[in-house]
Amino acid sequence: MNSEQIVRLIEKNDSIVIFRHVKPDYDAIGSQLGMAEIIRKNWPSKKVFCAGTEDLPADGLVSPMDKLDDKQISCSLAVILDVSNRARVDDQRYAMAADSLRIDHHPFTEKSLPMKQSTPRRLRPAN
Ligand SMILES: [Mn+2]
Repeated sequence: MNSEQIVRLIEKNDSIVIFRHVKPDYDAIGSQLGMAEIIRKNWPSKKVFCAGTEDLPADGLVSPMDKLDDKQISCSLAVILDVSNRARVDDQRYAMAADSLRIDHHPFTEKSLPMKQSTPRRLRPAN
């Protein structure tokens, strides 16, 4: 998936929920909040939410994530960041989303992952 395909998916969906991995570190949180801001600035009419539990770093620098009901997720694009396998997505309801894409810098670990995938080419495993 290239950047134009990512933009097309964002443009196609009025609601976007951004997910990241459990026990988030700052590359997960930074990419999540940064992506939310990029979408809000470029598509101000879209609803943008950040999903995840309250298991945030104890330094208090990060505000709580958005509260989301199943209905909202099911009519949204799930943007999944910094996660290489399904089990580590913080909030498994990502699977309910109408559409999904994943942007990650980790090696791709699950071929059956039902997400469109965007991994920098240099990190893709050789087939
Ligand atoms: Mn991370």
